[in-house]
Amino acid sequence: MDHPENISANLFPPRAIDPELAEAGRRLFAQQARFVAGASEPAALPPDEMPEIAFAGRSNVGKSSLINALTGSRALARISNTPGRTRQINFFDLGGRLMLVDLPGYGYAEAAKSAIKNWTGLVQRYVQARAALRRVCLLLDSRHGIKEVDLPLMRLLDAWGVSYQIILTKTDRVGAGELARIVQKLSDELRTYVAAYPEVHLTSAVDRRGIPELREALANFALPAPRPR
Ligand SMILES: Nc1nc2c(ncn2[C@@H]2O[C@H](COP(=O)(O)OP(=O)(O)OP(=O)(O)O)[C@@H](O)[C@H]2O)c(=O)[nH]1
Ligand SMILES: [Mg+2]
Repeated sequence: MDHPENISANLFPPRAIDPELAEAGRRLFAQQARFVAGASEPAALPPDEMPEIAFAGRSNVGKSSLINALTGSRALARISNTPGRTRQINFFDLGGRLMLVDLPGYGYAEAAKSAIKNWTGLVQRYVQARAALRRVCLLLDSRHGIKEVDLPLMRLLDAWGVSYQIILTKTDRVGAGELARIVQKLSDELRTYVAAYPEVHLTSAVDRRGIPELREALANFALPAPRPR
């Protein structure tokens, strides 16, 4: 489907891009992101000093790749072919204005029971108690949409009233027709999840589809830029 130039087809439903917000997003993410901490237990979480956006989703869905694409860095968040690679909660500071949080993936079939218990405890504790958490970006593979393994987290976020945003990843792997069908179905399903934000972002870390739109959306949560002196 063709859209006028300022309407983004990387959002569903498609929406006009605000040039000012888009520029704010571009500037925010043009800053060098800095690794702050990796926490593998609740006691190791860094102090919550600025607004946070967490990236959650099944192992291998593309969380670390998306953080790298957003921040324009190749290796800030580690990327892996081995599912279950990111095992701790990693914090990345964007110019003291916004913290990006890479959560360990879930649903890795071969994970040990103790690792699953550890993940559940750590992530539950994080989403329930983190005052700075503004939004969870819940990543879903665009070929699959919502899977059984995503439901516990969605229910947890709904129960705790933590608002979350669906981000479809790897859209470069799906044809346009199939993608449109999946997105429509997903959008209908989302109505039953109370804390899910209705807009769906379509992204690819490979061809960078949807990255400017996501930067724009996330810039809304950032602390204001310091005034130039
Ligand atoms: N084609 C395609 N591949 C992608 C994309 N994003 C990530 N990948 C690939 O998917 C695999 C997993 O990516 P990661 O970013 O490590 O996934 P993750 O969600 O951080 O995984 P865990 O840390 O294990 O939870 C890697 O082989 C990536 O290269 C994308 O947009 N398109
Ligand atoms: Mg990862």
